[in-house]
Amino acid sequence: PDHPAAAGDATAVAHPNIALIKYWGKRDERLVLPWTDSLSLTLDVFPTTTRVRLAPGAGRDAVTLDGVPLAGEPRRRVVAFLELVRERAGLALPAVVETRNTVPTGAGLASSASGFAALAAAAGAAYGLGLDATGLSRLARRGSGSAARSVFGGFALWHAGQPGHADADLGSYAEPLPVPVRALDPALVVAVVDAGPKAVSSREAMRHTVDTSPLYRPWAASSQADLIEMRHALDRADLDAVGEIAERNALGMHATMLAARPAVRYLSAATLTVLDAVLELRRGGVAAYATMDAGPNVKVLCRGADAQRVAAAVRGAVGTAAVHLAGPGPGARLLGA
Ligand code: 2P0
Repeated sequence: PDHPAAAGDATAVAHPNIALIKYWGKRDERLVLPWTDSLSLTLDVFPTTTRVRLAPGAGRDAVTLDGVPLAGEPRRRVVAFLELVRERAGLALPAVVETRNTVPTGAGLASSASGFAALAAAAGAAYGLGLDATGLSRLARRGSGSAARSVFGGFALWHAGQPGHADADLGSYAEPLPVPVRALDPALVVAVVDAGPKAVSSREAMRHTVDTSPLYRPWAASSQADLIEMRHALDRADLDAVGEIAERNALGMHATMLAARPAVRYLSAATLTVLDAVLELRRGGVAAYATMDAGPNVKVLCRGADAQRVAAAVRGAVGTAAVHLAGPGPGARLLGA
């Protein structure tokens, strides 16, 4: 490439993350600034791999997902993200973007988190932005809010940033949280009760919730309190407290949607069946706690030592569901760098 710092061709891998304190609602749509801080665990399953190559001769960006050209809104989001990268790099060249997902896309399994974290890392290197991890997290945020957290492995905290701050973009990024992971021994049992794409995008659903739900503001306030308690629970490696706080925070988020006008409901009958199985496990003395995102699938937080038992209970409850075991995974990284 004619730009000294630009690699011209870069490939990155990133993993999805599951929020234990949820991100739901933006105070700025263009900059993707949330109303609340959120906290997540990056997983060691379902990686996304993205290659970005500068294409000097091409008339426009070529974007494929699993070999299929993207069209419509998904393509528009990737191209808008590349525009941002090009503007920062001072390089107008179009790109060839090839993405491989190992997770169903748009099913509430955090494919946009791994996807935009991988795209940010690959595009940042291809166009030569020279970003550190914090800068990469800010950039990934512009593609999809939750992607800011997938830049980091393990537990990550995404700062909402100060409303009213002169440069609001600067204040909103994720950082890795020091957690005694070995003592906590966290695992997530992911029950895929429906792998189909969601009917309503999370972007649309959170906008509608903020605009119409009388429960939104109370949840946002209680989520900020949950975050403080969560950090203490993580510090002392108290898995039961971590699970309890995560479960109530997620159910509260879904309550805000159920109270929106009209309601947004991602939870299905199969979701509730898994929630019953989780309650049953707890009654039997097994630490198991549920969290759900913008879809009906359930992620059950438990100890690594109990994961097989929890997975068996979930399989027994919803026989047709695919059940995956996940642990703490790595942050976004460039391949061959
Ligand atoms: C989260 N979710 O904290 C929450 C919980 C879903 C439920 O982040 O509009 O795809 O691209 O910033 O990041 C899903 O929202 O939304 C999400 P955009 P994103 O994981």
